[in-house]
Amino acid sequence: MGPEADLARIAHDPDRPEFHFLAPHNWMNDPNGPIFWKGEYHLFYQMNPHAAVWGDMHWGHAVSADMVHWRHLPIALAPTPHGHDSEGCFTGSTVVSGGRPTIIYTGVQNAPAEQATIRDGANKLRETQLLAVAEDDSLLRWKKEAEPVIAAPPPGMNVTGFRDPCPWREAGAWYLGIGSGERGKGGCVLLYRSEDLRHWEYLHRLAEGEPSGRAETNPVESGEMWECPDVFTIGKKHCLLYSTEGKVIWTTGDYDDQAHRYTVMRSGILDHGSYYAPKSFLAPGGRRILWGWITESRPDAEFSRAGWAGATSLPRVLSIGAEGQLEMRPAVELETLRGAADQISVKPGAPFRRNLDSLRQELTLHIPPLRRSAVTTRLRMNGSAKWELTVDVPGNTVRCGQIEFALPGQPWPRPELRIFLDGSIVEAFLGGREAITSRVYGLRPGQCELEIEVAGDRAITIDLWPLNPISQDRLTS
Ligand code: DQQ
Repeated sequence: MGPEADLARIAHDPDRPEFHFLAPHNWMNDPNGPIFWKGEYHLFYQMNPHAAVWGDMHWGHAVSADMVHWRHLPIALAPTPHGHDSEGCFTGSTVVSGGRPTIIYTGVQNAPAEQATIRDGANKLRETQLLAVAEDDSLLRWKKEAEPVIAAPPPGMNVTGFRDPCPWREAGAWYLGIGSGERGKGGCVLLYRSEDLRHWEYLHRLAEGEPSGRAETNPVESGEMWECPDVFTIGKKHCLLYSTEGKVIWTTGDYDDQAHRYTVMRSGILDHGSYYAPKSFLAPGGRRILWGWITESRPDAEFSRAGWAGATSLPRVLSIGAEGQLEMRPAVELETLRGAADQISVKPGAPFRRNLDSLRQELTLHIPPLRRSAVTTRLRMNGSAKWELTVDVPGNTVRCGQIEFALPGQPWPRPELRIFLDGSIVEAFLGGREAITSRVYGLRPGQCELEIEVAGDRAITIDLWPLNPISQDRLTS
């Protein structure tokens, strides 16, 4: 199907979200190199311009004044035939160096087995770290440097992968984390230092996991390869995120700025659902904002047929609690999408039911501290539940389909459950601490019923808002 027919069909696909950021069509995955530059938010992302399946990675590009409404821009990075990124421009970051935004990313090219850093059963690829410098202030034109700035992993290491560079500035120098790992040892983040972003000295492992004891052909599946490290500070506190085994792990810890060693003190799962490879940036005013890739949970053939796959999570503002727990909340800018508010009270034994005439909804369920209740929120189609989330305070558990985890410890920074429904995405935030992103295909406006049930001794107050779409045609721009 040609791109125009594809776009016309996508514009009427009720599964397609209407206020999350998506590629105009085809496949998207990791958010890349977010940056606030000259008064605008730029978001780059992994995308395949030719099909709605992973492959031939390019950097898509969009710009926004508010992190909510977007304008698509031309592709920022494309593979260079016969170059170090001939097989794909993988994930990376954007920094400002010498007054110019500069992308550092991983290029992949076919290579003989002894040079390959990706040997996952399907591919033999060599990964190197590459630079591209912005040639204009709209970040439309990028000049790639021909040779890698890091051409090979540290000598003597037989890595499971070598990608997704994450740089930061510290005491007048550049530092860089690269996702990696070793078979039988576990995933790790390799630490490098540079004066100029071009000449890098390898220091040591910044952080490392444990051997998983499992041998998978693809080391990401056994936790022996950590992807997409993200290293940053919030105030004086240090944080490292990484992705492996289909999950994103958050850690907070102690960083020794003399020895450049990081010790994990607390850790957890950043999102219990369909969420991977997030990337953060510093917004004006000091907020640390995180974008993540919302993955598909339906079979490849189905999303390929739909003509689009993947979405970007809502912007999440990160903070770190007194005891080192990662906290997050949806950015306040999202409130500009709200329509007329409605407030209801749901009593035990008297479920609330509403037919949804649109699949763009926000709900906040107020769950006061230590209230002994269990609250279930459900989406039904033709009488049967398609999605269900239970916050069971007396049972100390949260359940969502097959997913179950312990209720976050009280007091919660936000005593509420916030739920965003957008087409086939449900993004939920509990207590300001836990997140669960679900994919729910086949919901239809006018036929989808919202049901909220309370067990316990007291009623619960709920705020509801219909949300406006960010574009008229589901194509985001
Ligand atoms: N996706 C990119 C890699 C990264 C992976 C390739 C994580 O750079 O490790 O599309 O989803």
